[in-house]
Amino acid sequence: MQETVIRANFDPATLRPRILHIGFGAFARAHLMVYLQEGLNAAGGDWGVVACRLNSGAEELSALDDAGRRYLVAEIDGDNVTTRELAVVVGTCHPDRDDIDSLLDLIASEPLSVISLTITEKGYCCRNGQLDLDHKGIRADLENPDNPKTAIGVIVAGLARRRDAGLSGLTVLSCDNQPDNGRLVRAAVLAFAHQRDGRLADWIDAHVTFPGTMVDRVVPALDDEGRALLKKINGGRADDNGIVCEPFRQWVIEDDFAAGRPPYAEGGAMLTDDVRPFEMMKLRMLNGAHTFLAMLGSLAGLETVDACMADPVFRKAARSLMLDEQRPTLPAIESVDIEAYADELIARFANPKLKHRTGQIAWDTSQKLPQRLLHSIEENIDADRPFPLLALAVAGWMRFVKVTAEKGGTLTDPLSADLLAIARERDGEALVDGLIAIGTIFDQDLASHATFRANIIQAYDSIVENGARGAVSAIIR
Ligand code: CS2
Repeated sequence: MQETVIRANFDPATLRPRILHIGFGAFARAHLMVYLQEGLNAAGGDWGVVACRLNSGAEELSALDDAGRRYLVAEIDGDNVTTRELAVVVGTCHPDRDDIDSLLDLIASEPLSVISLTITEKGYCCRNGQLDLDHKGIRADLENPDNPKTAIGVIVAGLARRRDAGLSGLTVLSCDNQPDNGRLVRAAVLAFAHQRDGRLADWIDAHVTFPGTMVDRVVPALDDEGRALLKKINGGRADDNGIVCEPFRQWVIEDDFAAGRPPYAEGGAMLTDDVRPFEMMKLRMLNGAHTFLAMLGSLAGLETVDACMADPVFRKAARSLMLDEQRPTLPAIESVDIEAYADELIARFANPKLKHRTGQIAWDTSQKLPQRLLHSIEENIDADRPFPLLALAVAGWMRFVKVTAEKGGTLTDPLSADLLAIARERDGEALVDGLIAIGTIFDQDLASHATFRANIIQAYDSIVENGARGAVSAIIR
């Protein structure tokens, strides 16, 4: 195993706080920051990052400060490890630790040009593509706009200060797995601003851009094995800020920057006018298959994605889900051979060193179903195409909720309490009906479609009867 560490070739002291990254977790460390570091290596510049978190994680940011804001990213595949020491972070910020004004003042500071986001699906506080004005966090932020807790509230409060300071606009760059993520965050920010002050919304509309993006890299939560690897690479010293991930990375960004563009393209990102075909392909093929494996794999006792790929039934099913049920719903992209893309995904999933846990991918599934599975089901129904594996994935989620309720457990999901309450009382057809009635997850036109309902009930019954693996196997036979 080769263990060299590639260091930055720029002087970190020359970087300025020009990017605020909200949601500085494992994914951001291993994806956006690597692109920036590679871009600075290639093209230079003064683009430094202030790493911010809004909820948990203040201690992690302090630990990063203590380590001089350097950390390792180890890309692992078979026996090959490529490690970079990242040096792009110039500061950290957490409202609980530093008070909210330092964060809002940062947004209203002259050098700041980009606010990038990895706040997960639920961080947008949206419902059916619009800001959810009934959301607890949004209601609280609207009542108390100078002390916001949600990312949307923080962005609007910061932009209000920026406008009042007479500064120019900036770019808000959403990097979460949502369809049309740029348009979504724009809608949420403008709707929130409107509630506060129509003129503020107009200023944001005129001065702030919201490019869409497609992001891709598998970055499992750091486990003991990963910690041991990082320690070894780091000459025997632990690197608690470091991360282990796969070698693959991809970033497609709509080229619409309001105040200069960080050297992301120089770092390997692709700039485009229309990111949506890429976004749809990745969300449905990769993330859709992930959610399928997370649900059915967990139920079958398979704890990691590579363990699923080692089982011929699950491997074949994942490929069939991608090519037979998702591909027909996707617009063609000239530069992409979709079959080769599917094969590459299967090979990435099979990486035996990653230990990407099905239980981790299962987090927040209620927030992931529409864009990963339900939109394609809808399109397949409209086109009269069968969708047995997509149905099984949705039914697998229902079974996963039921089994968790039976065990007296909880789900890592913002809707956990509601879902478990339904699952404690019901099973079979009644459970399916109870869950598809939840309007924040299921479009009610789809929920009331007889074909949809019948397919989900049939898939659920098959899981109960045959077990998860048996149900999958019955389809791909
Ligand atoms: C995964 C993603 O946890 C999940 O829901 O599907 O985090 C996935 O690993 C990334 O999107 C890969 O780019």
